[in-house]
Amino acid sequence: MPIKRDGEYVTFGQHLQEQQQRFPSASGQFSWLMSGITLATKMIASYVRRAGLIDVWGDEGSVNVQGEDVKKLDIIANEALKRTLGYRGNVGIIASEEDNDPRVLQDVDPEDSYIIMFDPLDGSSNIDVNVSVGTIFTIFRNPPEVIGVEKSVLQKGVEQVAGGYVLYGSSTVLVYTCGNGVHQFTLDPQFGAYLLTRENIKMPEYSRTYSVNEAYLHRFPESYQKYLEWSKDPEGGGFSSRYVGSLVADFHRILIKGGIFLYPPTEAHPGGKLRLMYECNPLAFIAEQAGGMAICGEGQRIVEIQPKAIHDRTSLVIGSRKNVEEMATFLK
Ligand code: AHM
Ligand code: MG
Repeated sequence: MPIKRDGEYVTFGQHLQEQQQRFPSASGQFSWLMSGITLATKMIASYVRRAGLIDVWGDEGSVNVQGEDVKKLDIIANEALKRTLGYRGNVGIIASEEDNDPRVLQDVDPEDSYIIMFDPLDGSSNIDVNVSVGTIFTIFRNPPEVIGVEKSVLQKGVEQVAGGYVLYGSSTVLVYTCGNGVHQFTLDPQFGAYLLTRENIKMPEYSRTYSVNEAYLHRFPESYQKYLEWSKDPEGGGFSSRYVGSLVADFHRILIKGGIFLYPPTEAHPGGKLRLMYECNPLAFIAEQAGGMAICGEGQRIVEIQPKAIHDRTSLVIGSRKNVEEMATFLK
């Protein structure tokens, strides 16, 4: 049920305003930017909900910069986000997992503008089979001094101003953090508004559940194989397994119920498959804010990795604090 304050539901916009009152210097620009995300994700949700009724199933016919087949809904989601955010007037640079290069928007005050990066439709190969998909986003400040687009966007995750995602699941939920806790809103289709449904989410410290594409087991480094063998051994961890194949859905379950998600290096993706900037950084920000952890295969905090290129990939171990600490002992 939605959380009420003084007998009233709390919308996402109201919540942002409350947060802003804690920072008297805040100009309101950030809330205006976030309203671009809520608008775009409501549009995407409406397409996702009608998949099968309107022509949005299947491939669009092209291959993106990641070498993946582009789905029709990937394009719709990407365009919805670029259009709504492009008109916000305070977004200096937009970078999308689907596009080769970041887009610089002109006529934006560099003193008070943001960089936004997103994976418009994560897990889109699941769309044709009615399995949950999501949108992931991260926001940075746009450095006011002119240092070039490349340098401006290649910031470490610790510099994130906000990170979040929208999961188009049994209901549509938006989860975000600005570094002041993790909060969840559920889209009420009747009101057309995101209403606060979970505040200050804390991840359970430990859970015997892992989430990994185990079909690749024999292509994982030995440390991961040993960890997984121990995890499933009834005499060892005695874990159970859950894997959706949509990162947002797998992560959301861990945020609420605890456990660990792994995407190790494989032969196909020796540096890991998931994208540092669009996928791993925002989820790592949320995980840490909720009391969890996120590291790469080398044991480094995800948010401390210095990106070298906008489409960098990384291995990912994310989830409940004690699960990640336990897994890290296998990496050593
Ligand atoms: P996408 O952004 O192109 O959809 O790819 C990312 C997805 C993640 O959602 C998911 O965790 C992973 O790829 C699944 O990969 P695999 O099919 O190798 O298990
Ligand atoms: Mg993705």
